[in-house]
Amino acid sequence: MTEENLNNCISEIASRYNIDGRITAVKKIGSGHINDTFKVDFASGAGVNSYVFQRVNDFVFSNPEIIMNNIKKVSDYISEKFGDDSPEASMILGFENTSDGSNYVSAPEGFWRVSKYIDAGTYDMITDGKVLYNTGFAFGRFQDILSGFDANTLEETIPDFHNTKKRTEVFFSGVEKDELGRCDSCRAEIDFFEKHRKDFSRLVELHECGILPYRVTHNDTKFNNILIDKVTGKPICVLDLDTVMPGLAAYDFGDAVRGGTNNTAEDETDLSKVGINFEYYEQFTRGFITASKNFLTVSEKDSMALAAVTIAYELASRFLLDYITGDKYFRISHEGHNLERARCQIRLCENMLSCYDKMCGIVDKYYN
Ligand code: GN1
Ligand code: MG
Repeated sequence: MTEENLNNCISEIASRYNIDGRITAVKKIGSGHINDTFKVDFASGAGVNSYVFQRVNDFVFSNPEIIMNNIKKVSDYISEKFGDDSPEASMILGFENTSDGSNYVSAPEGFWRVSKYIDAGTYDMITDGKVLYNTGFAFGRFQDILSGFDANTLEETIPDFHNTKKRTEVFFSGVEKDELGRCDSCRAEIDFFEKHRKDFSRLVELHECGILPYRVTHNDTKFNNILIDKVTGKPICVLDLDTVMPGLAAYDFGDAVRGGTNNTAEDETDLSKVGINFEYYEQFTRGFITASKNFLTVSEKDSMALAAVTIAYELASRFLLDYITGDKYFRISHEGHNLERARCQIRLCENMLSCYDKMCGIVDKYYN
């Protein structure tokens, strides 16, 4: 989209809201792979007010209304239980209402939502132990405050999102079709999935046989989905609630561990750098388990480290499948980016398999 088109589009969406002033700047922000996020400044006699405008990716979310309904249900529950002005209520980023009282706009320009801009940090990687602990605590606390909410009243915004068993089947059917002829360029990676084809269905099976319950989970706990106070290092609120839906408690732990306690970036090409950093892992785990152990069963606790390995495997398969099928899902910055991401997650998965017992031991230490 050209700059002029983008500005016109943002003006059109802004006209649905009662926001004072005229637009003076539009800046793309955030590092998510799915939605498009902009900081928009409005100048009026009272000064400059900034908002975040976000366009939801309707290729990924075919029915974004479901997302907004889930978010509303969850926020209403928290407000009723803890109060509108409680610290619990402020943990979730709220959306502005349009002049018609809706928390989103669905228009020819796409599906948009708007929130107040908060001047805080978002970090793809966190290296400060205290902040890692706080981040773990925030994701654990998010589940804790929702532990009394009936997860079955939420709809799945992406069905079978963390159903690794189904995702493995979808992966192999994409490989079989190989519509773009890309499989020859990633045989070694495909072999990895062949080798482990049956190994990562355990969490799904433990849920199916009633051992692991569904809870309200975030399902996308990358560290950049938490706003952090730049001065105190304390989390301000949890962002990106698009995948808040029924899930296993361990998915949130696992996804955060794979994304945030790796020594390096998610798309690192120097694979010798990839691996769990146990200093980060221990701080994050201490925070997450401290905040969630009130409601976590022993079986859930025992599934935490397995979820980290499983989500790395699952995401590796998603990145590789997206590469094989033409990079339609995850935004890429260059040709082959999804293949690089897949390689990095494969290496991380192998690394976690090699230190699995140590990972479990650290979870035990803070649960007991
Ligand atoms: C996507 O939206 P974003 O960039 O925070 C993806 C996650 C992946 C992540 C990998 C809805 O998250 O599942 O773990 O990329 N979100 C969706 O970086 O598919
Ligand atoms: Mg997301």
